[in-house]
Amino acid sequence: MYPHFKHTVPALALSLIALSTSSRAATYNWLATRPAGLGTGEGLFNRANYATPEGGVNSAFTPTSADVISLNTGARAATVNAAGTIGQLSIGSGYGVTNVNQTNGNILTIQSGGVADAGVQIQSGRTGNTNIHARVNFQGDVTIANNGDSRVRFGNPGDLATPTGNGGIQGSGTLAITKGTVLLGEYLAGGHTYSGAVTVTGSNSVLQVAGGGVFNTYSSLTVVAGASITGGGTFGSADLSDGGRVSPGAEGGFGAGPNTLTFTNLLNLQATGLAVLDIRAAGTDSINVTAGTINLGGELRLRLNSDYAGEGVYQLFTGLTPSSGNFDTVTIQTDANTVSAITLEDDNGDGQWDGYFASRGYGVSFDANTGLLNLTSIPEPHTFGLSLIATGFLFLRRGRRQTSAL
Ligand SMILES: [Ca+2]
Ligand SMILES: [Ca+2]
Repeated sequence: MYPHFKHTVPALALSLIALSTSSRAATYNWLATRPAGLGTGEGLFNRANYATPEGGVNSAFTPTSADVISLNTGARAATVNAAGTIGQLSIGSGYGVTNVNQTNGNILTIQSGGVADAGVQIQSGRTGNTNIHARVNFQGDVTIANNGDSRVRFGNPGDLATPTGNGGIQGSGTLAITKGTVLLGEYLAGGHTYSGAVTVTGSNSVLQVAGGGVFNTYSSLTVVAGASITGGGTFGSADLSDGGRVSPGAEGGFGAGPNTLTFTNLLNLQATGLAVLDIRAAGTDSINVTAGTINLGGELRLRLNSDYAGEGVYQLFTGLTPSSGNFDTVTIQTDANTVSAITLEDDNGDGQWDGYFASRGYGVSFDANTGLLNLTSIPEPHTFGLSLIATGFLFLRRGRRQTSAL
């Protein structure tokens, strides 16, 4: 309507607008010691708890998406005792508390747009776990960057009988996990209901859903650039490429499971994706797709744990259909290192992969059509002829054992 207007706005006025916007943004630094007269008020939205108080003792305040709440000092637990919106929750190594607590179901909203960095930032050097017990509402394009050396969990777990845990994540927009381990808690009264698009990216980025936990309300879950999804819970769909991996439990020795990851919609393993399953004395990791389809592709990496000494038939995948396709590569290695990794062979492309894992003395057979792994102890086949006999023996055993071993 006034095309000339933009040319006539004085530059000074524009800079004043910019100045007023930036001067509004603030970092509120949690005080190590409770201020005199504050009583027991430890509220995240109580102004007097911060080093930059702008009002009276114990008065609630209303930060915006332009503001950072920084917990990096002291051993006073912060409690979300009122609903409110901030731009970033920053937790540093100087904060001697594990939990950000919640009262009366108050929700902490983290909204993008006003702070350049991550919406949730665990600072480098933090070694203790961080538990966000308050329910968190993500709005806009939010990033979680865990630069610490331990995981950050959302949701205070209940138990199977009484799923009354508080917290969890909700909201919409996009959610990017760019660093470290993010754990979603289990048996929550409100569940995790986040509905936006989720991306896990970066070689040390892990999204873990605890056993009994469910996270399947998002619009998409993309795992790329060496990042992984793990745990023992339930996801919706997942799309893995560019080294993105699915890894039930975790990988390696103690703490590696066995665990089952369930997908209620779709698991799409692209040609550059990776599935890592541990085979342990206590059982094997497995992947279960309950609805939709599972598309096989990329590498299936089997890790035969040093504690494994048996043999048998194991259901690694359930939910496969005739259209699920095949992996591009199937390898087996020990849990300790990759030196002895071998690649199984499927020269005729029928989804039946076979090989001999000499360093552990196992005949290995994996069927991508059924999801069954067959491990047969074959200590020392010295000659090719004996190897052929062993392979035949393996198939005989497989056919005989399938029913009883499952
Ligand atoms: Ca595992
Ligand atoms: Ca084959």
